[in-house]
Amino acid sequence: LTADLHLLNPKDFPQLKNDTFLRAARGEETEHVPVWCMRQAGRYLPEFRESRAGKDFFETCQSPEACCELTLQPLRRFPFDAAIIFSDILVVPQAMGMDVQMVAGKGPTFPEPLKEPEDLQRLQVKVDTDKELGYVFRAITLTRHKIEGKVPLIGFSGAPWTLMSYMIEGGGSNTHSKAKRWLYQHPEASHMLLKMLTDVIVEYLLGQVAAGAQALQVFESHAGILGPAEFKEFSLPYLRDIARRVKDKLKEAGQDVPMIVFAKDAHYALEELSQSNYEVVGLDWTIDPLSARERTGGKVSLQGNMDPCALYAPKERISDIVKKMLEGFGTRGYIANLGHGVYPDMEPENIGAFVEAVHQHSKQMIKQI
Ligand code: 1CP
Repeated sequence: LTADLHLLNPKDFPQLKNDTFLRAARGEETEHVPVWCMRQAGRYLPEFRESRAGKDFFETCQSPEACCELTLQPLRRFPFDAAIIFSDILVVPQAMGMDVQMVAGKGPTFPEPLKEPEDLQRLQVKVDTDKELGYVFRAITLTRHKIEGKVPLIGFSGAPWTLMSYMIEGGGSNTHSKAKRWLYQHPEASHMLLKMLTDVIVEYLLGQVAAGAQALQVFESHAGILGPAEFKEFSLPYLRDIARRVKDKLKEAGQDVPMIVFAKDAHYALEELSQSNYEVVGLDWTIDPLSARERTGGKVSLQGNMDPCALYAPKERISDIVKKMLEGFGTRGYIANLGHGVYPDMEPENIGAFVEAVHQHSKQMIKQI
């Protein structure tokens, strides 16, 4: 790569050939409904498993070349309308000074999670994102060059509450009761931590756009563990603050990228989410398309929401499920996706059938309008 330093320069990117995803995000007309999958770069692909074999997960995240290759792999197989940069949401707690390891068979693990409010003193308050997360920015820039304008590249971050819950739980959890204990016992320290995370996330997302990200998704994967009241207090204000601050800063620079909020299992907050400065609201599979449209009042584009497990069905059935989903959402202001990520044991062929069904059915529906 040293011979190709211009590939790390976020300028003179190849021209975008397929802007369907960006137009749908803004509610504009398209010839077909765009589609991508959360975790489209993942262990369900044999080439992904081969690239990742024997390598440490976060070392892979720190290699721009590896991230670029893993991001491009699914695009070689399927005509997705967007790519998402290969990385992980837990690089943000790492940048704030926490140790995070990916333990095989267990998932992400923090050897020293936050236990009490005093532990916040261990965290870096002012994070130099160029220094600590520059490897993500370089991965984005390299990928923008190597993707050759095929489709837009999405950058992302975890949302404050989801990151807070990992930092306190020390890894995945069913109840998230250690993190939720903070909300009830230490509300002030909780807000302090959420605010610290918000500040880093804003800088991190802006850095991704400067590096070449053409859209941003914020993952509030642990929204469902909160109820409506706790969501309103500990998640929503920070989600809104992130989008407002990122957009204000981009505007100053004469830039603008669509932003997607994916608050998993937060259907109770759909009205609020549709009024949160995001162009797109991502949906999990527990809400039906029609009521999602009604509750978001046509103000935002929607993304989702096929049950990932529908990918276990035979291809004809996948096609029928996709058709119903498209009829529910309509073809305007809609980005097809799963309601969560692809699982490692899924058939690559069925992901292909999903993408094809979205394109075929939506083209026909749009022709008939
Ligand atoms: O070795 C491996 O490949 C491990 C599997 C894996 C992968 C492929 C992990 C571990 N992270 C990733 C990549 C990843 N993570 C992407 C890449 C781009 C793509 O989607 O193709 C993205 C967007 C993420 C984001 C992420 N990481 C989220 C938010 C999305 C979601 O799933 O809700 C979350 C919660 C994580 C944490 C995480 N990272 C990995 C695992 C197994 C987990 C979940 C752990 C748990 O809570 O139990």
